[in-house]
Amino acid sequence: MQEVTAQQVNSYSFGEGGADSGSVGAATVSVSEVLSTLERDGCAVVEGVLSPEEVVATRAELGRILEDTPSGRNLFEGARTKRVYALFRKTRSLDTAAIHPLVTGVLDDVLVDYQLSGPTGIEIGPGEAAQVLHYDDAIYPVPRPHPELVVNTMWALDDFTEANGATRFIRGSHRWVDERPAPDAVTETAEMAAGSVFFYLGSLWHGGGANETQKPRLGVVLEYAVSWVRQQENHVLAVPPEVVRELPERLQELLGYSIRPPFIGYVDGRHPKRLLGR
Ligand SMILES: O=C(O)CCC(=O)C(=O)O
Repeated sequence: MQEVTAQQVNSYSFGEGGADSGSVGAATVSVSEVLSTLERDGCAVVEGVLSPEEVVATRAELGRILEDTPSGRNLFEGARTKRVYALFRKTRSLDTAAIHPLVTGVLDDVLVDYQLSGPTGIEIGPGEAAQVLHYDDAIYPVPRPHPELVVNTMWALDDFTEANGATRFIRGSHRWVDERPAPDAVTETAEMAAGSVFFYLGSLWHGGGANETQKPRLGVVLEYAVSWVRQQENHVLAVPPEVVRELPERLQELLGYSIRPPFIGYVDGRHPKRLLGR
């Protein structure tokens, strides 16, 4: 991973270096810059989080997995989109990303106590239509407005462009209560270079874009949720204990081997880490 201090943060008039952009170009990124952009816009891009070498290695690894991955089963998953679930069983290439200090710094503030929820590789294929706009914490029956339940990070492994299906979103929609996007809603696009990360709140309306190019668009969503809701994917079943045993301790915790105080998540009355021999 590159140094956190060597990054840029964008928000969405940023490309032009607009006055409201917070920090554009070669500005140094801090957790608090990302937090204030997230609070204002519901999302933020940080460029250069992965080095070019890490992008190449992770793409190659996911490429191998995608060879055996079927296309989506419904409109939401996308008939021309492949999704890699059970990510932390299938690859070690995202272990460091999942516990990157910039990410955990943001999560510590927004979610406080959290876990990985639905980490997924997403390859939007040529000809895919735009995904329906949605917000990720809609899966939890908690009326809006509410404290943030979910934070998503989309890691670009290709350059994300409007043409190839970069995530589209409605800036500021994290503040909506009953409002819904009109069928012709104007969206903005998280265009970013490979190696960048798009942070977005679980309350932000967004969706995958249409891919009008001849090449797939590969990204990985590392999604986190507060630790008192059920994880979207059941990692304790998806990632075998013998795999989890070899992972960094923080990642083990994020996969579910942790206790939300005072005692949510115990196994037979004891801390789940004991199952890993800790
Ligand atoms: O692939 C993307 O850009 C976003 C996908 C998404 O929002 C989802 O599948 O929930």
